[in-house]
Amino acid sequence: MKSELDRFQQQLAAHHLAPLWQVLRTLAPREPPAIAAPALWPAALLREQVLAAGRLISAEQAERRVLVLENPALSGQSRITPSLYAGVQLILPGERARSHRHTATALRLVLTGEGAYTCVDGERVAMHPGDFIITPSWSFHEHANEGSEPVIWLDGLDIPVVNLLGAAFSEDDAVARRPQTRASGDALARYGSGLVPVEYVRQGAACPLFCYPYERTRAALEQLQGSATPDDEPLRLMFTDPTTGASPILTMGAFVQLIPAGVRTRPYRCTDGTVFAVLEGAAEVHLEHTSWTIAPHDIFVVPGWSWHSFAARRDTVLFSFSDRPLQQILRLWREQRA
Ligand code: GTQ
Repeated sequence: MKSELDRFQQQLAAHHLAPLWQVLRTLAPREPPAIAAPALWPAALLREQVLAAGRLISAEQAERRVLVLENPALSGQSRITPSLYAGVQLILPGERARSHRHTATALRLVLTGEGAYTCVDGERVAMHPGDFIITPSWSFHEHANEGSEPVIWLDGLDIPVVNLLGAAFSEDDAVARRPQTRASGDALARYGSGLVPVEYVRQGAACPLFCYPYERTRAALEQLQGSATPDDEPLRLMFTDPTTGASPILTMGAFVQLIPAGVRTRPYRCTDGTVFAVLEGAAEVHLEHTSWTIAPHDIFVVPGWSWHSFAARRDTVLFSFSDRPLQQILRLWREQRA
């Protein structure tokens, strides 16, 4: 026997109305539900699959030859977390990925290979393993490999955020190759040493520094390891815009951490689901329902608000990125340490 309330609720849908009382706890959960799943892509698998793509489709045909890292709980959505896109890009010797731009911001973390460069708004930067490189929103960029070996990197983009907001635009450049308007290394020379030219005035919205060479990142981690106190655990650093001290990207934060051999980090969780790339070492990752052994160039994702800890067998260096700065601007970000 249907109650009057049941009958009332059923007819609401015809008017494109719905009773909040049936969905309130879903809309405003007591704490963040698990939307994404933890997942690990071993380095050997990624390399094998992306090189197979390299035999079947050219960078020119593909525009960007990328295998998208799809969260197993979000398949078909090109998302590694609810708010982030990640992919593994391959560029073979002699190839070029033509100049284009989009409103989504990209970050790159070079995994393997030497000899490629990316050109961002007329400035070329050589790509070396471990380098962290930014392609700001709406800046023309192209990639090319002038070396003799395949070059593979991790792409991270804020595509799901930009698309959610209905602000996705893109265009091809009129030319496949943008003329170099600034000398290679210009941004690093001006902004890369904790110094800024006295006459500096911000032009546009983007961070003026867009390449963070691994050589310098590694040196910073080593110095930190030398001067760290037990309170410093974990030895995690955030890439910053030298002109503001804040994240160089508003939507995405990028981090690098060193976990010394023998150290087991305290279980930790934060509301930003995080994508990790292993740069060096050997470690175990302990999650709520699973554990992994990780090695260089493995990529893995830890969903938001899920407990995780690391146990390093050797000195381990992890790069990571997440939507933390966006959550912090919105005053939503939370973390917890066991
Ligand atoms: O390199 O420009 O993984 O436009 C996805 C979209 C890479 C790129 C991606 C892109 C790019």
